[in-house]
Amino acid sequence: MRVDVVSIFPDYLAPLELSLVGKARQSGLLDLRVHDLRDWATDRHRTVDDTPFGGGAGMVMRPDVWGRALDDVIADTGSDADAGSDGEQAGVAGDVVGAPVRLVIPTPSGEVFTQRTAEAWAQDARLVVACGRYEGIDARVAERFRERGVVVSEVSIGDYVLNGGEVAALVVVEAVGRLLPGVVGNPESLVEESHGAAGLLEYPVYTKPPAWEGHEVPEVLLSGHHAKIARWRRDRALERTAARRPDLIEALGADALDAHDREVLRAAGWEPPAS
Ligand code: JF5
Repeated sequence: MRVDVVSIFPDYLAPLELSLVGKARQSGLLDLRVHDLRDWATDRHRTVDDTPFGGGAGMVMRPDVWGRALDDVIADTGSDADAGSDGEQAGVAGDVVGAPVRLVIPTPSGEVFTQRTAEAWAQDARLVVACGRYEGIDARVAERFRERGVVVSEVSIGDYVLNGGEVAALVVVEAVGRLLPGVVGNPESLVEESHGAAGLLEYPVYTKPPAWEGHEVPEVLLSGHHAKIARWRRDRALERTAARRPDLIEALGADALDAHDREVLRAAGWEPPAS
């Protein structure tokens, strides 16, 4: 997969060199390129923003600067000529010549980015992430690229406001990058993630020592009784989800809970909402 990130603070994307995403890059599965939006400004001060039509606080990012930047980045089909000298294995990231592009615009006004979104986007050949600052990017940018056949995804990583899209871009690239085939050291952990108690929070986990500062690991986990362990883990996952994310219980399919599950939820004080 090829990922381009465009930002006025390209240095904020440096963490992508590290850790899991860094591994994906080094192994050549992820061809990641970071661009400075100001390279497409035309005035002496490299201006990228201006005052909002209709009035109001703050500044809006100019569509002309973004238009030139995204036209160039999207048109670059990425022969490794300008990929930088960071040891990419040519070709492993996939051939992106003529590949469809998804333009990702992080914004608190977007649709919510979830694990389902990450799974879908991990199948894409190319993502271009446009990091806005100030009050956001002129709305005509999304409009113009959509009209030219680019799939534009305006996404929120949660209900809070950041100073710019850079941190959201880090979140998106890490969430998608770790799902690329061959990236995670232990593929079992990804299988368990998607097949384990679907739609519930994870159960609590423990390791050695079995007793620590007067806190003991639950006996059943030391028993070797696999069926009992599975039941215990599901019960704890149900309790945790009911307490912390009751919305996830509501969202479970009609046949996701059996009579035992319902009894665990009832004992945890969860009640079905009055419809
Ligand atoms: C941004 C205008 C973009 O604040 C965010 C954000 C919050 N959840 N998801 C993304 O993005 C930065 C701020 C203001 C456009």
